[in-house]
Amino acid sequence: MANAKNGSCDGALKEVRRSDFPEGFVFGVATSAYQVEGARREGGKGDSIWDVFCEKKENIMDRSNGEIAVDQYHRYKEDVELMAKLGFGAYRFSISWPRIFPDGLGTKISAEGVAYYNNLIDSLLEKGIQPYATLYHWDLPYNLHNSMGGWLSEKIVEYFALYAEACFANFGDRVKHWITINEPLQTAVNGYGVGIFAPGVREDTSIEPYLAAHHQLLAHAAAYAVYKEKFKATQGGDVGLVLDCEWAEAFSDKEEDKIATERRLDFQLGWYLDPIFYGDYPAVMRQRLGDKLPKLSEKDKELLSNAIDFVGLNHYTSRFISHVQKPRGIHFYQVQEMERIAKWNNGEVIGDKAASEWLYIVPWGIRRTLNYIATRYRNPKIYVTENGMDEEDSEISTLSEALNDIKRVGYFKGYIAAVAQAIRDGADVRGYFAWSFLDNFEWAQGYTKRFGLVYVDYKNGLTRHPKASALWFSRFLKGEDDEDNNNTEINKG
Ligand code: PNW
Repeated sequence: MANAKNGSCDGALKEVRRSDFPEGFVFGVATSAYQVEGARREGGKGDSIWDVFCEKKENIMDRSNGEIAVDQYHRYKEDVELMAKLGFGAYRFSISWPRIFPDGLGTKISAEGVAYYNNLIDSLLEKGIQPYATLYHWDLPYNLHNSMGGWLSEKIVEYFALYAEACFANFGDRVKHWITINEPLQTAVNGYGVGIFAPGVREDTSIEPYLAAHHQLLAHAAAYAVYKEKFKATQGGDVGLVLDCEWAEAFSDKEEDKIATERRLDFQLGWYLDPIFYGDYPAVMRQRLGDKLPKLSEKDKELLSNAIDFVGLNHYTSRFISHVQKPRGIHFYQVQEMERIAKWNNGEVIGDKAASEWLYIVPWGIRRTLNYIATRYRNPKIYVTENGMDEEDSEISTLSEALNDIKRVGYFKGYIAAVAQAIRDGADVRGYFAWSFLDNFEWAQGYTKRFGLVYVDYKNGLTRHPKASALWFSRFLKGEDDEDNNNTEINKG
């Protein structure tokens, strides 16, 4: 029987310090274009699938959208200054594909779109902050969806490669860390299966998620190849892929639970990493999906082979896994024959809950995930590209209450200490990005959830206010003791 103690790690560090991390280890904050930029119709930007998905009000919990979001398009300078004041060394942002190629086809590039990211990148570098750019964080040009079926079409691979090339050519003299695609699993499963994310396709849910994943994988490989052939020698950067993984811990010692746990990890990470590191989809996926899982041709395999300079990991939470015969949910979940357990009979829970229904606080899970990637995939360079927790907007009544996010401080202390332990265990982790720099548009949950280190006052001109967690980070980054709580300079502005 699972037991929360099961998962606790030995030798927990008392209080994590920056000096627990190797020299050169990068600490940054992350966001994505649709969640923060706003400026839907400015700078010649075309619509993305999220612009259109949000027009159907019932798709978003509070019937909101990212038309204005937190207006980073106009406030990037202020945001970059605040990041610098807090002491962050890197910013992971995403480039909006339809801001660069309004119709996605790549025949006309938007000079204004290019100028916006040039300005953002230059502001970061002026402040000594390294840009980490994601090419695709879910905002596909709507035209590519509407005219050819988006990620369901093979043609998208070519269009993505054109777009990636334009970004490398325009920004690669300054951007040395590229992420091709953010969480292909979420797009595949929630975009083309469950339907809660754009484009909200729910047609052939036993086929299309695997196809959407397949084309994202090939698009990643195509972009990787373009970089390697045309830019790597002169620009010298690294290109990675970001995957989301909820840690899976066997619920019991029963063989079937252990196997279900392995399967759960293969259906998250193996789906994307096995083709890159081992030349094909995991055997268990082939067994269970048969012809529903697309085949990788010899040419695909060659392109995919070792096509990654680092693995980006988005990690938030963990579950115990048990084998069950007929689980609920779409095909993707049914074929996995497992149940994700956060709470069990005797009232025990895997961890304290954050606001999002899926997010339980389980710091030891990140150590295990990092060690799993290290052992399973030949100890690659890893960046934790997202990690964080949210609180419920409706539960916040005053600004001072909002800023006093002690639960988040505890979350970061626990998870960052566990990352330090994974490094001591031997995982090659090079950096860590907190999600998110600012409160922002949390996809289908709209503005009802707040993931930010910095509070955004939606009722008061979108003003920014660092929360206690931002100030904790700042002291941590400067190597100051947690106790000397005298860093109020930042809030005074
Ligand atoms: C990530 N889940 O997505 C995204 O990359 C971010 O844009 C997002 O804001 C952040 O996590 C917080 O949600 C996920 O349900 C969304 O397991 C949902 C899940 C995982 C990742």
